[in-house]
Amino acid sequence: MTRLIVVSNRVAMPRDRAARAGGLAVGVLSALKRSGGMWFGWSGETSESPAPQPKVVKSGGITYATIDFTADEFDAYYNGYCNSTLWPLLHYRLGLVEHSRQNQDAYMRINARFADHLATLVRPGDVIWIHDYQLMALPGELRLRGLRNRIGFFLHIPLPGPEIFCALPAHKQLMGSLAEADLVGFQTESDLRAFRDYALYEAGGSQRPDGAIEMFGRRLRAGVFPIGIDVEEMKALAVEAENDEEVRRLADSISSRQLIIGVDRLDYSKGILNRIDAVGELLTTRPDYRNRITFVQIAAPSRIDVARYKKLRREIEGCAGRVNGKHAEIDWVPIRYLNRVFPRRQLAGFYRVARVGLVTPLRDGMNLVAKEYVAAQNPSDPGVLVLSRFAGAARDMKGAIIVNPFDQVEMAEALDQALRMPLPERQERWRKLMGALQRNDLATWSDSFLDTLNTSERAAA
Ligand code: GDG
Repeated sequence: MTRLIVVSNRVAMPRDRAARAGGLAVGVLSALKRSGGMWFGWSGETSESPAPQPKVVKSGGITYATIDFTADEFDAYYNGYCNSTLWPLLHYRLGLVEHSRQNQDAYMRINARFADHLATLVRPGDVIWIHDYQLMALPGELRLRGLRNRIGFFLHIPLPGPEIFCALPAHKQLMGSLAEADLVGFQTESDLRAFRDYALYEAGGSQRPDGAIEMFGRRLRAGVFPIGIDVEEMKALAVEAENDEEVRRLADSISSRQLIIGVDRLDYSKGILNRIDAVGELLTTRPDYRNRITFVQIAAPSRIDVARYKKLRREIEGCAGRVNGKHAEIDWVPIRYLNRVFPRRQLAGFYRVARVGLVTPLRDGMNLVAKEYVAAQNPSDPGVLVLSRFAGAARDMKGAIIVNPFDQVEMAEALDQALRMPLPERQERWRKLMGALQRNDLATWSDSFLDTLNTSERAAA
């Protein structure tokens, strides 16, 4: 059996996994476990003199190989290029993009360093699966070092069309690097279309009748592989969590009110401000909901050294404070805002207690919270998912109430519809949603990506 090497910016080591929030860690573990492979990436540590060799640890049948960065490198590559340039750009937020040549150089250097280390670990026949926007320059760097292994690249976040992507000064370098992969995977058709449009209209490439894309003198496959979740795990966690102390505290404190829940990394792509405003709109236009609903927003701290994220945190505090100040009563507040990380099991329990899951990103590659919320419901009394049309998840979650997160009035109406929805309709929608989750779960995602990679034709154009 061929060995799988997963490469991602951050390696979630077994010991700190429970405490970390993030979609990727949840996504790749099962694939690695099944193939007894290696996970390579950054350790999560900075040091003034990083070791010249990766640190290698084996645990539970998986080999973890990690490297450190210096604090300055981390700042320029991760806080700078990854999260102040690429993240806003790929989420269609040109106005938030900050760009500097120094940060771009740091990104290219770190990607080259990943390639240097990987080249010493890779054996012929290994299959390499690279994850996400932090490592877009890596396929090209690996080929420069003579590696001929199969390389797959999966982008977890959206890809905008060339009209936006080409604002990035290094667009050609990054797309040229992706073209060196054998398979490039995306969350949705829209992301794939953006990639194809780049190949056809920007790079002067072409698409072959079998769907393969040719650009920059290379031929590669590109496809849609929407990520799913481990449905059974989430179901089991949610049932178990019914006895959890914190979950009980939440349920008791809600008493006969209806709970609306939002769970996100604290990130401007998630639409948390719009969501809080929508709750305010609901209470303004339908005051009979006063004292009858509670909105719990969990916002896990994320990228706390990036200026825009600090600003967002203050904005959310201001916004939640305003809505509470306006609508609270002496014995009730509409919004409970929690700026911290909860254990996964408790989250599962919170989802189950909530009548409405409010997932309203302004743009999101997929959004696993939407899927987790559905999987955690009690089949005999399920809650309702209100979901942004701009989450990749909206494509195959037709049982949700789909909203435009830029339209407060529509969101308030959707909340009203969800809160009033009769049990038979809730059950019917939930069954539809669960069916879709089960048909396309986490194992389906990694299996179909890896099967396609393993059978892709390997030839330069
Ligand atoms: C990227 C893409 C894509 C959140 N708060 C806590 C916590 N979480 C967990 C959730 C969920 C994960 O973090 C977040 O995943 P999302 O998919 O919602 O979003 P991103 O982190 O932005 O992930 C996204 C994903 O990659 C996978 O491809 O879906 O579009 O942006 O699992 O449950 N986990 C814990 N405590 C928290 O407080 N334990």
